[in-house]
Formats: sequence, C-alpha cells, structure tokens
Amino acid sequence: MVIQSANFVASYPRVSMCPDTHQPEFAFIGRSNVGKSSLINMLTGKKGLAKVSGTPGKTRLLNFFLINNNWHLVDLPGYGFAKVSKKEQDNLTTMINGYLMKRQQLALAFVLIDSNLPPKSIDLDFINKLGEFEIPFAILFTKSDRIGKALLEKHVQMFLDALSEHWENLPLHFITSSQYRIGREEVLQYIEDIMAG
Ligand SMILES: Nc1nc2c(ncn2[C@@H]2O[C@H](COP(=O)(O)OP(=O)(O)O)[C@@H](O)[C@H]2O)c(=O)[nH]1
Ligand SMILES: [Mg+2]
Repeated sequence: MVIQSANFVASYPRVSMCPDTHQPEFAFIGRSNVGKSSLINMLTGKKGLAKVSGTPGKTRLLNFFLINNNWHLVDLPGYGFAKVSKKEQDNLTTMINGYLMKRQQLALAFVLIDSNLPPKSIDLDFINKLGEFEIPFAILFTKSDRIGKALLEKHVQMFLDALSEHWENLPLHFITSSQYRIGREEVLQYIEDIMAG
C-alpha cells in the first residue's frame, strides 16, 4: 500500500460518540512507551502525525486518523496505566473495551509489544482477553533495532510460547523498528489484504 494521505480527524471520549462511517478501522494499542506514536508515524510516513495523540488530554481519547481516504487508523489509549488513579484506570478500561467490543467498523487491532523485554503478564492478559472476546488482532513487536538478533528471537518465542498455553492458533505477528522502517511494507500489505477481504 502506498500512503497518499494521512490526516488527523478527531478524538472521541467513548465509542458511542465515534462517527457512523463506512471506512474500516485498524486500531493500535499497547502499553505507554511501547513505541506506538513512532510506529504510527513510520507506517504513515508522516513524522508529526501521532504527536497529536501525545499531547496532554488526547492520550485518554480514541484518536482517529484517515488514511488514503479509505481507512481509519485509530490510536487507542494505553493499558496498564501506572500513573493514574483507580477510578481513571477503570474509566480507560471501559473506554478501550467498549471500543474493541462494540465498534462495528473495527477490522483488526494491532497490539504492540516491546521486543526488548521478556513477556509481561499485563500484555499476555490483554491479548488473552481479546481472544476470549473474539476480536481479530495481530501482534507488532516494536523497537527490534535495539536488541541483538538472538535475544529478539528469544523474546518473540517466549511470548508466543506463553500464548500457546491458552490458544491453539497463534496470532500473526510482525517484527518492526520505527527507526529503520522495518516491517513497514509487511504491515501495510497486511492491512490492504484485510480490506480486500
Ligand atoms: N531505537 C528505537 N527507539 C524507538 C522505536 N520506537 C520508539 N522508540 C523510542 O521509544 C520511546 C517511546 O516511543 P513513543 O513512540 O513515544 O511510544 P508511545 O508512548 O507508545 O507512543 C521514544 O523515546 C522513542 O524514540 C524504535 O523502533 N527504535
Ligand atoms: Mg504516544
């Protein structure tokens, strides 16, 4: 897929306020600092695009971007919110789950996992929940340039092994680096394939 245009549309506080659109949506989610903004900018080829969701306030909203006038990239709030109150955490969880479970336009969720770290239970729990709810998803391992090849492969394998304790069919996964644009063609091609049905 060639990216011809990528523009911020708007931010919404909950799924019921998201617009009634016809474009399929691809959501991006992961823990804070996993490299989500960098990856969105890398995939779209627009350096400042995801900055809007990094500005205070927007990190707790559902941020919509229109790509090539035919699909929406939806930047979701991070999960595992260490620095917010219990009440705020519950609000964010409700917002994220509401979007993932109710949004008819959702084609697929990309879950970002930091390839530099061994598997974290918060990520595994989140993915297991997606599986239970039968929400289509794929995994994007981020920051692959920051780690040696052997350890990268080890972390990926450990993660997939942990998932296989719960699931017979493992999700599709991609290795990415925003710094070196690794995985860009593959991820964009995958999005195109899904849209083609
Ligand atoms: N080396 C390297 N650093 C990255 C990569 N992606 C993100 N980072 C760095 O990781 C930090 C968090 O990235 P950011 O995109 O803001 O993460 P977010 O909080 O998930 O949106 C920043 O310092 C980025 O420069 C990558 O692919 N390679
Ligand atoms: Mg960010």
